[in-house]
Amino acid sequence: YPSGQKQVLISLSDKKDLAFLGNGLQSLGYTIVSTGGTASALESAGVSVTKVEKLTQFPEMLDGRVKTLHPNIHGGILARRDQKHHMEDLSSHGIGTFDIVVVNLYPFYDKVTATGGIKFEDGIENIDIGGPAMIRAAAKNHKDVLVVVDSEDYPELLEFLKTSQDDQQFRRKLAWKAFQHVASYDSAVSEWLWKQTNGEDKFPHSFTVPLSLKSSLRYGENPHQKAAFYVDKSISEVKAGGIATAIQHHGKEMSYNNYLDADAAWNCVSEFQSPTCVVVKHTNPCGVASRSDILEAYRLAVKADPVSAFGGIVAFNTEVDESLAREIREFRSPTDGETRMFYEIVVAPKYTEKGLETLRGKSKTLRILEARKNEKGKLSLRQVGGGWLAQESDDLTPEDIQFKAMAEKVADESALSDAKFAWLCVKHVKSNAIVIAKDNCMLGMGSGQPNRVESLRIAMRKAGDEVKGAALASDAFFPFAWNDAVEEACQAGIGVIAEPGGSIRDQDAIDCCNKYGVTLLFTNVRHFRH
Ligand code: 93A
Repeated sequence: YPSGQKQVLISLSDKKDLAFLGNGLQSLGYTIVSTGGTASALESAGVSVTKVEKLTQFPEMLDGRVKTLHPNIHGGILARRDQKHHMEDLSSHGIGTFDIVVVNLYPFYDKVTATGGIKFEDGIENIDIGGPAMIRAAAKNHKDVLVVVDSEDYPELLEFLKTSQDDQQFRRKLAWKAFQHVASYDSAVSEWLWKQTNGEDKFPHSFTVPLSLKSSLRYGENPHQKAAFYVDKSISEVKAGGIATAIQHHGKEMSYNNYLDADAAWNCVSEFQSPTCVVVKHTNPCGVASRSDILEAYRLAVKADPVSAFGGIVAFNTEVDESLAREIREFRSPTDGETRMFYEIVVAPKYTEKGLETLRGKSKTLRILEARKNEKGKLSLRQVGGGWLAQESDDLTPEDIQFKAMAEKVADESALSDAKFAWLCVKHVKSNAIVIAKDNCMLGMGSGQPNRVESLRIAMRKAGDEVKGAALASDAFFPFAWNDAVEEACQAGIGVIAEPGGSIRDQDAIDCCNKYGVTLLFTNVRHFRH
């Protein structure tokens, strides 16, 4: 073994940017040692490689289960350079040191969550053993071994190698990332194994949420609270949608509250099939409208509650083109007909180039986000003192629900459609939630009140005269009807009420609706949002 030789070990499943890395390292004078597939890929990129077998004097064994698990590899990674006897051990066995280890693991998560799933035996074969061993060894010995698990770090690695100055901070950062990579990998394996033994849908799940720091935030809900944003690494990049992966095209840095509000707006608007605009303020939708003309939908969504919409988040489920962007930029507050509306964020699945350009002109600060749909069926987590609550996400839509007529007046087609629209809106409003809607447009909402009557009154006040003949959705049943919410709604002229039913006083609600000739629909489903 030629002492003083700079050596790197590369073993990669994801071979992205491998040629760039290999060529860079070669030109810096590194000897590159690699496993089978990685070696072939490097050779075809014109990089010379030493095969691992040459160092181990062993062929890859057991269908590749044992390739790098050998003292000639692990000795070269783990030896302490500052311990004379370690170095003597190496030289007496003819083992050379590794200065850099570049490894990423079998794509376990992608394999087991691929559509159609994977056979149990194939899942097992995709559990990487040698890879994590090398990563952990190198990360432990990071003082002398650089460990790289992410192709995004290749350029910085090459830059680092070019400078003669050592930087233990950089080495520690890489080691931290390496242990994160292995930890999230092991969580994915354990979660999969749990599901194999307990069934996919059984609760409780055994789960770990491998989080990776995305950015520190200026502050939390308030300026005196420190805060940061973490992304869920258990979802593969391809599948991951939602606000965490949204692209920001323009505007001020996203704040803690911005993330919460943008998430609420995006989740709500993503549920609608036809072109829809949702305006959110403090995580509650305060304006929602669906129209074949998205410009019209936008105007109506703002008009539902222009006071609240000011400084809110505007979300679309359609592309934002130039004319829509201009409308967003120029639209004047319906309250005074003069002041231009101000928004914190616009979020949409797509923008035309002109659309983006026009929106950028609205203000320097307006945050413009391009988001992809959330993956369904995700676990939803909430923190309480000393623990976490886990539940399945609420994925039910009006299409999954029966709207059962309970009173004498049956719903005609438009009443049913209004009730369904209001129902989809109310699902996204904080409890106690009431939504009043008509013709695919929210007219008023009441949220977060500790009693349902108060939410109803707020929603009715916002709807004004338009309440007549409109649909009302309540996220949970009405505990009382007479001299209470149901009767007040009937007296105000509401046309149809949709609620889960299930109160011991359901009959009161039915009698009350019959007295006033109002349609009553029971959904049998509740949409609490605490
Ligand atoms: O089957 S393993 O658990 N046994 C090993 O000894 C081993 N050494 C490297 N998997 C092992 N690897 C993994 O092979 C690496 O983590 C990497 O993901 C992959 C690269 O293989 P190839 O270079 O043949 O494409």
